[in-house]
Amino acid sequence: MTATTDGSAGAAGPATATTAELHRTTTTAPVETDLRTAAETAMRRSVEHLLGRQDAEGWWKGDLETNVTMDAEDLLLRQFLGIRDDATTEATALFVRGEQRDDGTWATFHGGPGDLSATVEAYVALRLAGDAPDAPHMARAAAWVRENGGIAASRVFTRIWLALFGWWKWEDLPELPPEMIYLPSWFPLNIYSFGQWARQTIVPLTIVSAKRPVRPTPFALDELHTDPRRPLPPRALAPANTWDGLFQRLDRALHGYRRVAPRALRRAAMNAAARWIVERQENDGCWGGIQPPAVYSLIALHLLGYDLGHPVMRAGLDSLDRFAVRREDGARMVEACQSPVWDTCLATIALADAGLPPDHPALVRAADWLLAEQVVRPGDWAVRRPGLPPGGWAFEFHNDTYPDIDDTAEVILALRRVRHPDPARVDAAIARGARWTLGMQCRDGAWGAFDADNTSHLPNRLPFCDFGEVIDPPSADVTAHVVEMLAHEGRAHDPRTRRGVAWLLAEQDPRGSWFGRWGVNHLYGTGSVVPALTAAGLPTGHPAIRRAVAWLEAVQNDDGGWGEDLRSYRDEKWVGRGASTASQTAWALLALLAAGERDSAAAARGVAWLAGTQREDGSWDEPYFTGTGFPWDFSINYHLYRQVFPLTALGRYVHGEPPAGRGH
Ligand code: R04
Repeated sequence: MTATTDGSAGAAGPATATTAELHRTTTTAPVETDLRTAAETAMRRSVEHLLGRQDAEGWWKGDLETNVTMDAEDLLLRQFLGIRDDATTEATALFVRGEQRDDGTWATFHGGPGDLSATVEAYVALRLAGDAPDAPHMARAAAWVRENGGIAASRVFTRIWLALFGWWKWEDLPELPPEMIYLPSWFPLNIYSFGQWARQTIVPLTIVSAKRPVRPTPFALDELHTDPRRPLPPRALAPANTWDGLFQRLDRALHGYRRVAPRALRRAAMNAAARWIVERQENDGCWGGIQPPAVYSLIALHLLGYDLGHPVMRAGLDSLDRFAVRREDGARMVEACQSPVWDTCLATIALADAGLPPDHPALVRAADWLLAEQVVRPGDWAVRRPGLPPGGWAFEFHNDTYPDIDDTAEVILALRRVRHPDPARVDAAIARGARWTLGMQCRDGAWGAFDADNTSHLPNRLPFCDFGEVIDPPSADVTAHVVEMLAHEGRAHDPRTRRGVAWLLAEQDPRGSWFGRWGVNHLYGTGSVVPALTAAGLPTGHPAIRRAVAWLEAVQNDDGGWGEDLRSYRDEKWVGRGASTASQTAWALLALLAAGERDSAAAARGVAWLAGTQREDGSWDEPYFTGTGFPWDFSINYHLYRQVFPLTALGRYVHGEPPAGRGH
């Protein structure tokens, strides 16, 4: 390893005076010196570890761990297409069995409660793999499913998968007609009213649910129904003057329409939907870089006559193979998505914060790779922002249709930390990225993740949409990253930045924190917003900053770390509370350091926690999921979060805040 971390390079040294606060918990000045030494040691080891994990092409990518529905659906897709093989089945089953808990259930995050839909899907996958229903682990799972309402109580996606094999009646699923593809983008509930992930999932599913295919399977699933003779308990109709009642009636009307829909119109709509899908297949064969749309697109196209040898199908199936991660024991885990751009910009920032020289070869390689990843053509975002020149970055290797604002902001922040041999090229790329980001500002002054003004709540009302988020409104975490980027680009006083700042201030929770849309949860929001506000020029004494600091101090764990359980998305009492984790401790520290609290007792205890829990090899353990796909419904364990965020926090503790912007 040739890391040349210069621990003392060009940074503000540590404050030498110990505060009264620190004296209360520690005792003498040497303890502070010890802490600084410990922080530097931990930082250096972490740098070595991270440098050792960079790909030769310049990127980083940690495993993106989600839950067993990905694996189960991968097997069900193969079963549906008639390409399920024994080796894949057994390796998947090995993984799925290993994730089951003692009560027979599967959760959607580490330590979480049993999840009905995940348990149903995992159970079905294991039955496909040949596990007998009377095997103890299977019987336990089935009993739990029955006790919790059976298949009828599972989410729509789960019941669609079951309908494909005759285990659920298509008639008993919400309708979504393919004719929807014809609704213009100004019409309520057109496909662009949905967030990009829901849009890409729904368009193929309109084809699938219009075709209502059923592939027979060698076994029944009676054991997953509360009463196999009456699988669908009658549901009360809500009053017609409520949203629920209105949309229930709309769904009934659509079931009626299905029977009278003109055949030619339906055929044309399905073909239009198929064209829409094929146009969005990426160069690597995937759709949007995420597994669910890819899986449903393959099924839909197959139903319209694309055989398995068709180039579109071949490329799509090959791309799914690349989502599989092999574990040491041979188990096969499917990633929902891959995070190279996100991991690479965060790693670049972390290494720069740790004092790696800006022209270090690892950073230049990362910048070169990032520069080549910039998206230079319009995507779905152009529906709401026609005429805006492209220039964003996506999260994944291949996702040119859906660059996102979060990645774009962080990539720009990362590129600014590198001394690249061709600075004019970097400047031009950043200028395009910043212009695109500014153009994507929502009308309320804040930013969503993938689209501008994707804020209509109507999609949430559809009976079809009973899982996860289906719209992409602005969030505090994305808006904060943009504000931080704009401030570093010397645009802190731009009226558009000021509107973002005002939105963030108005969005602060009464407890002093900010909600975390894409990370768990208020620790992520607060760890994103405070550094953005101070970068934008808010004094550290501003009441909003003081309230955030007080909140962080109040929720710090006795062990000195911070943690926030995923239950915080459901239950207020978990907000800011949970077992300490490396990434969440780092987020709290980033906020405290930006707030000028470097010499506080809270920061010292947090840094001590990070240094004290680091492993020999410079990494941290983090079984807890601290990433958010959809609050509560879909959680992510980004395996590199435990590495990049602690390194950034330690680096800023040792060297101070990153250099202020370019001052246009
Ligand atoms: C961390 C911030 C960057 N950016 C969010 C990107 C997250 C990448 O990971 C995922 C994105 C996903 N989208 N949609 C899904 C998804 C999963 C990811 C998805 C999941 C389940 C179903 C349908 C879609 F892991 Br069902 C965008 C802001």
